[in-house]
Amino acid sequence: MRTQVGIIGAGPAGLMLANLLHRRGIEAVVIESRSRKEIEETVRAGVLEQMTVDLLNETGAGERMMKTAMFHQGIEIRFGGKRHRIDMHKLTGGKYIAIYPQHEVIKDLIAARLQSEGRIVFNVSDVRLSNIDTEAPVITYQNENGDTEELNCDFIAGCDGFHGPSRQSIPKEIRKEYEKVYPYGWLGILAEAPPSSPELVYAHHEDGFALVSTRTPEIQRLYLQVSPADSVGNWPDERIWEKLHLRLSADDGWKLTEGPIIQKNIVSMRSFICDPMQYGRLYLAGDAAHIVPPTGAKGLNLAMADVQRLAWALEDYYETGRIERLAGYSESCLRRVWKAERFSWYMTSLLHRHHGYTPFDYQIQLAELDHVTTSTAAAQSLAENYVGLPLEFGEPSLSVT
Ligand code: RFL
Ligand code: PHB
Repeated sequence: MRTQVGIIGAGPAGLMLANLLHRRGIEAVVIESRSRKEIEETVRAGVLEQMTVDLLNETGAGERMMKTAMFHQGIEIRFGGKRHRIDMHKLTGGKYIAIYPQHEVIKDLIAARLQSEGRIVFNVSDVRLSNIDTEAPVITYQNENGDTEELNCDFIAGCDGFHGPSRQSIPKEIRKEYEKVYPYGWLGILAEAPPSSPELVYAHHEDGFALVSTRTPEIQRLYLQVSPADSVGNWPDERIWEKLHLRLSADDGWKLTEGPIIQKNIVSMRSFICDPMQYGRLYLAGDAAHIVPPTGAKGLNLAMADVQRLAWALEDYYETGRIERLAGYSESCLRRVWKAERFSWYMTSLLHRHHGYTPFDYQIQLAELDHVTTSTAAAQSLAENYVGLPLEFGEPSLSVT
């Protein structure tokens, strides 16, 4: 089989890239190791930046989102029993975030892709990349019947997440990897209960971090800081509610709404960056190239930003033969990625309880929480990062005006 761009992975990055390329008249084939059902049911992210909302609308995949997403103009930061609202809309000149589950984004992108008669090959295995440093790279894989197939392409987009094979295809001596593993995990639950709060609540408590998010008017998404080595078996429902009540307690009578817990899982937290994000004719996008801890709600949004830039560069190549935008892909992505890494690290350090902290460190953390919730300048900085920094396509601006 032959195509212009071979895309490995049907996550948000791979599917959005396929849709963006289709709209630019560029042919692509997506290969995915899991089944359609599995990827449409995996619960992950919930917060979309306005840039991601705009992109879904631009590709014609935004209709269901516009009907059912919840659009929020602020978030709450809670500590010491007090509630503080960060008015992101006001602080950023009118920006908002949307709460719309990642698996719904996946369903919408798959539907848009299939409607445009684009190919997605599910259930592949044994994926290998070869000839990536030539003009004729090849992806070899086994299809679901066990037959070996070859995909000959002009370019490969490695959108196969943190554990996929694409990143490993960049020679070790060229790849520089930066990593930070945090001593925290998140226990995430879905509960059949109406929202406890009209906006997301990020709570710092001596006992640990807690987060109130939502999915639909009937389902809440809640998280608790736990040890990364902990297991779901140690968390019966009563213990989860007890900790959520404790960590989210507020001195104004705020109430957490409870309901049956329908799903529980624990994720560990890391920051990771691969530099460069490209080698030869291979371009990495999304979690294949970088991971952020979920506290800043940035992972899916960064994946969307990468593929927007990649589609822009590929369009220029196919229209004009110029390679400058492709050549600058990694450098221009990484500039924004590092800022999102910084923000995610900042939110993680600000909000979690770190048992290795000295009493001095802890007081500094409380002072930072106090500062960010009382200084307009500090709150504005948090807000502009949370809603998403601008995507710069031309020459980056060098000064603050
Ligand atoms: P994905 O989603 O991991 O998709 C990669 C796809 O590649 C497939 N694959 C392969 N396919 C073919 N051959 C192979 N050998 C393959 N190996 C793997 C996989 O099956 C998969 O389908 O990466 P992508 O597209 O880069 O998207 C990244 C996002 O999924 C991720 O960053 C977010 O979920 C992170 N995240 C959040 N991001 C946000 O922007 N906002 C949020 O509110 C937010 N909350 C979260 C999150 C991640 C979380 N967890 C579970 C880590 C909350 C949590 C709890
Ligand atoms: C979610 O709703 O899953 C969610 C919200 C905010 C975050 C991370 C995850 O920072």
